[in-house]
Amino acid sequence: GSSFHWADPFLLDEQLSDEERMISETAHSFAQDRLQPRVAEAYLEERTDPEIFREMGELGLLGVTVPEEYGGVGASYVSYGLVARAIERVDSGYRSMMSVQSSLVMFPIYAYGSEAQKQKYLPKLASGAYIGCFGLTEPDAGSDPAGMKTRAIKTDGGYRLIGSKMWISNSPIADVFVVWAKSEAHGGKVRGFILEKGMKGLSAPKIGGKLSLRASITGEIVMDNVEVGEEAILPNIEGMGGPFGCLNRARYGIAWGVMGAAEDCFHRARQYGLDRHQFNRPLAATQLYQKKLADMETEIALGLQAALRVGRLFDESRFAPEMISLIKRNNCGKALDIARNARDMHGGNGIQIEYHVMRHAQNLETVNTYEGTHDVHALILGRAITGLQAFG
Ligand code: TGC
Ligand code: FAD
Repeated sequence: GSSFHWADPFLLDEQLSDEERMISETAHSFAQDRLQPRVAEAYLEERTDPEIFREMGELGLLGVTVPEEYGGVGASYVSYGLVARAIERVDSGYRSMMSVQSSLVMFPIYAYGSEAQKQKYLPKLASGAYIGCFGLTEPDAGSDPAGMKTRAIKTDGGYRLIGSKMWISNSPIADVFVVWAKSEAHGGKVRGFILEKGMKGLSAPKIGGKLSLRASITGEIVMDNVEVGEEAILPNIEGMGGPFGCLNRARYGIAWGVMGAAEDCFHRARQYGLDRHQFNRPLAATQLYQKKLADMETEIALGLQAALRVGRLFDESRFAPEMISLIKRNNCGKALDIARNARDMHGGNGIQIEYHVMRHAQNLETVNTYEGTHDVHALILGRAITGLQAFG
C-alpha cells in the first residue's frame, strides 16, 4: 500500500514529466508571489494591470505550446493546463487574460496565419509586449456565433469591416484584435482578420459594472468601416472551424483552470474549519463540514484526472471536441458548486474580500457561462449521444 495525500489523492504530481512539473512550479510561484498580493485590491477597484502580461511573458507563461522559434516554449498541452490551474488558483480573471492571449490570439495566428503574420505578432505576444483579444461574440450572437452580423466587404487590395463585438476580454487594452467576420468575397463564409489598435474606425469601449471577473477588463469591439489590407486576413482557414479550433484549446485550459480555483476554495475551507471553533470544537470536527470537504476533494481529484487524460490525448492529437465539452462543463459546474459551499462554510466571513472564496464564486459564474455555457455543452454532448441536434 501507499499513504494517502489529502491534497493530491491520485498522486497527480507523479504523472507529470519533469518539464511539466517545472512549468507548473514556475507558474504557481509567480501566481502566489506576484498575483495573489494584488488581487483583492484589483478586484475591488475593478482594475486590470497591463503589466501582468509582461510579467507572464518574461516567465514564458504566454503561448506555452507555441514553438520556440516564434517566442513560445514549445511545451505540451498538459503544461498549458497546469499553467491555467496555477493562475486561476489566484483568480479566474488572471487566467482569462492568459488564456485569451495564448489560445485565442497566439494559437490562430500560429495555426492559420501567414509566415509574415507569425513573425510580426507571435514574439511580441509571447513576451507580453503586445496584448491580444478575440472577437467572436456579438450583442445578438452569443451561444450561436454562426449568427454573427459582422461582415467584411472586399475592397481594392483588402477589406472593409463593419460590425460590433460584445463581451470581449482584454479589448480595451488590446494592441492586436483577432476578429471573425462573414466575408462576401468568400461566399459569406466566416474568416479571421488581425486588426491593430489605432486603425481608423476601430474602438474598444470598456464594459463597466461587472460583478464577476472584475480583475480582468472586458469591452466591446466596434468596427465602423475599418479598412485593412490583404495582409490582415488569416489565409489558412475558412468557416466556423476557425474560431472553434481556438475555442477547443481555451475550453480545455479552462477545465484545468477552474480546478485551481476550486482547490483554493477547498484548502481555505479546510483551514477555516480547523481554526474556527463553535460549540467547543473545530467546525472541521463536525460531520456536515467533513462531508462537504470530502465532496470537494472528490470532485477536484476526478476533475483534474479527467483534464490530465484529455491533455494527454490532446498532445497525441487524439482529442475530440466532445471530450473538451465534457470536462469544460463538468469542471466549471463542480468548481462553482465548491466555491459556493466554501463561501457558506466561512459563515459571515465568507462574504469578505480577504477570505477570497466569494470572489472565486463570483468569477466562476462567468467561467460557467463563457466559452460555451453549461447547457450549450450539454447539448453538444446530447447531439453526440443521440445523433439529434437540440439547438437551432
Ligand atoms: P456546427 O454545425 O456544429 O459546426 C459548424 C462548423 O464548425 C465545425 N466545428 C468545430 N470544429 C472544431 N472544433 C469544434 N469544437 C467544432 N465545433 C464545430 C463543424 O465541424 C462545422 O464545420 P463545417 O466545415 O462542416 O462547416 O455549428 P453550430 O453553429 O450549429 O454550433 C453550435 C454550437 C452550440 C456547438 C456552437 O455554436 C457553440 O459552441 N456555441 C458556444 C459559443 C462559444 O463558445 N462562444 C465562445 C466565445 S469566446 C469566449 O467566450 C472567450 S472567454 C475567454 C476567457 O476570457 O478565458
Ligand atoms: P445567450 O446565448 O443569450 O444564452 C443565454 C441563456 O440561454 C444561457 O443560459 C444559455 O445556456 C441558454 N441557451 C442559449 N441557447 C440555448 C439553446 N439552444 N437551448 C437551451 N438553452 C440555450 N466572447 C468572445 O468572443 N471573446 C471574449 O473574449 C469573451 N470574453 C468574455 C468575458 C466575459 C466576462 C463574459 C461574461 C463573456 C465573454 N465572452 C467572450 C462571451 C461569451 O462567450 C458569451 O457570453 C457566451 O457564449 C454566452 O452567450 P450570451 O451571453 O449571448 O448568452
